[in-house]
Amino acid sequence: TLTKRLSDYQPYPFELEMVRLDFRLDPDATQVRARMAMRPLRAASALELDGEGLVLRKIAVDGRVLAASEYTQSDTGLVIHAAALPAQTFTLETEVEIAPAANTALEGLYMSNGMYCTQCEAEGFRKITYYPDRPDVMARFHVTVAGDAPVLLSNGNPVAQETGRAEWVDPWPKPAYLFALVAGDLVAHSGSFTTMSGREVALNIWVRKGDETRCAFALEALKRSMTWDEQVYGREYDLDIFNIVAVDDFNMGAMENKGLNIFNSKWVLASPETATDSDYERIEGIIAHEYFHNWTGNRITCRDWFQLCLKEGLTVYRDQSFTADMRLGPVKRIEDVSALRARQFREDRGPLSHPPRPDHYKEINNFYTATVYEKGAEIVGMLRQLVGPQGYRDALDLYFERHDGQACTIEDWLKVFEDSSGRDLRQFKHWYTDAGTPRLQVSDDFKDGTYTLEFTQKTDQTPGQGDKPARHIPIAVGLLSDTGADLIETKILEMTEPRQSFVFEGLSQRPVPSILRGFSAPVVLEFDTGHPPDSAFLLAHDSDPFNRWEAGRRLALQTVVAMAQGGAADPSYVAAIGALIKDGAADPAFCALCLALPSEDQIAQALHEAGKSPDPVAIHRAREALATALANAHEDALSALYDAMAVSGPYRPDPEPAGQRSLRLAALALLRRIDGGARAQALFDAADNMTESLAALGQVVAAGVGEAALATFRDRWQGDRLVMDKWFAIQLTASAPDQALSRAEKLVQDPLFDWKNPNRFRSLMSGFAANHAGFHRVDGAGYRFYADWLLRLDPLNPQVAARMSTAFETWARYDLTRQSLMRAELARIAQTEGLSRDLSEMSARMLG
Ligand code: BAL
Ligand code: ZN
Repeated sequence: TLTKRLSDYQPYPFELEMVRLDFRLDPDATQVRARMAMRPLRAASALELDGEGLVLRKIAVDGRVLAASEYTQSDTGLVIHAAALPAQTFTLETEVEIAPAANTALEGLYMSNGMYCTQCEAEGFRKITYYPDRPDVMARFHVTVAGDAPVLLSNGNPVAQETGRAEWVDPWPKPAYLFALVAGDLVAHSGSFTTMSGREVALNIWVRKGDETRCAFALEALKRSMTWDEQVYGREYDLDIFNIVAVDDFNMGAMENKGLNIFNSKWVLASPETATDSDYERIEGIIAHEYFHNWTGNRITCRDWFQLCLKEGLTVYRDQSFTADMRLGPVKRIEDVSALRARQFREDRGPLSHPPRPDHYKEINNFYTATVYEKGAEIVGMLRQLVGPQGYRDALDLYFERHDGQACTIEDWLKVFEDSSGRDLRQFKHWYTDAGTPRLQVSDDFKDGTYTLEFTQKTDQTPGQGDKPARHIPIAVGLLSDTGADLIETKILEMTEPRQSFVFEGLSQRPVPSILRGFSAPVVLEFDTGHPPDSAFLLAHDSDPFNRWEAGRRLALQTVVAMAQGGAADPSYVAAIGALIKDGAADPAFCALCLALPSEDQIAQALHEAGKSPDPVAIHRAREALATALANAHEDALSALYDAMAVSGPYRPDPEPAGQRSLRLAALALLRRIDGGARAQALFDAADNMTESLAALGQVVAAGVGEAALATFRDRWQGDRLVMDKWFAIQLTASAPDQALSRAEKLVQDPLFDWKNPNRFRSLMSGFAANHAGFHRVDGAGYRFYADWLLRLDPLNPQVAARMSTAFETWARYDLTRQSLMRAELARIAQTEGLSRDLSEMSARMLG
């Protein structure tokens, strides 16, 4: 397959002024008629259109049907020879036929539970009609939809609605990937929003009948997002109507199509009985994310797909800031950094490591990654630290003013910051172009009132990138006295050299450093062994909540890593957790995060980074033993906390009660190690909300006494797809490692295992892969089972199969036996005949 390269970029030689699309919907034979006003920008250019799986019925230029000799068709598109084209603006007309009911890849126009819907990003539009399917070709769309569904939706504003026919005009030029169409028997949960300039916007969340009672939270989250973007970024919505549709079969989380966001129903529908606290938080964040794309993605889009992080990194940064404002800021930061380490650091340490702006790919769907999204967001956060809050707002104002209506690059984005702040960001740009997580080593020295911090940075080689230049790293530092008081205000040190010292003068005592406050840069911080920080002291005293949590995490990792190699639990860690539990009630959500032990995958990563080969069984035992030691040491305090954190009154998903529940459930998880699951069983029997019900279910399964609860849960929820997804996942993540595979093998026989539904497939398979020691069974049976299912899914839905193949990205961490077993599965995948481009690229990259 062809590799696409950033360096090969060429502008499209035509301007597409306007496109009219007419759909005549039919599950097996939908007719799509397209009329495009094309203006040649360069003389005598052939006209290239993308198109896949289309049956061409007609092609005409200015009303003249083309002869077969005037164009060339292939599997990937159609080229109209230059000689067939007028020199001035002309109208190109095509008619094609497609079969949405046969579309299992869920890209382009497809059907889900009898409703029509689309997914066009990144390159799905070419499965709908012949078109220049590239983000730098922007056009105004006028769409007519004819079909027998009661609700017919597309982008923009409705201009005509009658039975069986609707017409939509989108006044804002957009690339094809933002096109959307939905048709079905839907009902709306509606509201309205008045924008800052006083315009009234109709808001609708469209769902299948029966689901309209579960939309209220999402609608309110949408209004909060609209207000926040006005207040914080000065951005107002720009159409008369904003529609969201919930779809059960969806490859991604959600999609920001102009004026018609399409969501995986998992990230819209919420009720206390069916959604957890973390679902509520995610729903709010994803609603915000897709809404924020209206300006960062839609009004200003990407020139090409190499620039994906231009819109995704920025929009993730915006949704993270929004959630931090709506909820508990420091808690949100800790959650985001935990997710970054679990997904992006893991990716960066393996064969799939790539720059936030890649410079080549075979299949762009494979680059919707934690690096593009979450590391992309970290880069925006670093820019904001370098120029300050006002400098950031000035830069964003200039970005919107200068680039509205354009398709842009990372260079355009950085130039805006350079022009508005006067700073030189050439070195900073390496964050976008270079792969790998820098390791930052720090040592310190104190003499005659002067304290010196010396940093060394190094970024390891990554696939295709050897030695890397030094990065421009903002390092937020605080200095604490021996009583824990801040000696200075947090200072941002700007590191630009491979090795660099920073001096603090006039100190009367050797300070305790608090380095990388707020996780000011996505790096791995390593301490020189001479003077490691006093983590227990920082856990008790640091005024920076992130670094307080980080100190606890460092202690937990150190002790569990030692235990996985035969050591015992560190008494100072156990004591520090005791102190934390005692005043845990003061800040429940934060305390809950401190009580959560690092995941087995994170422990494996830490061992690997320390040059050891991780033993999954030993890791599982060590983590259980540490949790048991904490529970034994603090049983009374944990038990009291468990009782004290019970929330009374009706369920509310707000941060305060959610924080209490999270602490209560963290205590429950520790106590489960010594009470045999008794408290969890009682909670499962009594819970009136999904947060507690699901957590309790996980704990009884982990305690080995969950069969009855699993059966009860299944009976109660078998008619609810979203809740049953949770049922499939939790019993695999929670079960004992030696039972995970047999459970998974049984679950794939369950009549409710509808494996063609991406949510269901992901629940079961990701649940299994998240059972670290179960997946990494030394006999390789876990790997084989997983690879078998990827190969089964690939012909139907390559995008999801490829995305899920990343379960194998960590092969190089493990012992030679596991390495060769994992590589053998990857090789078996790679050699499969007819493998998709998606999975073929992924398996080849992982094999290296
Ligand atoms: N653009 C794909 C889904 C999202 O990032 O919003
Ligand atoms: Zn996005």
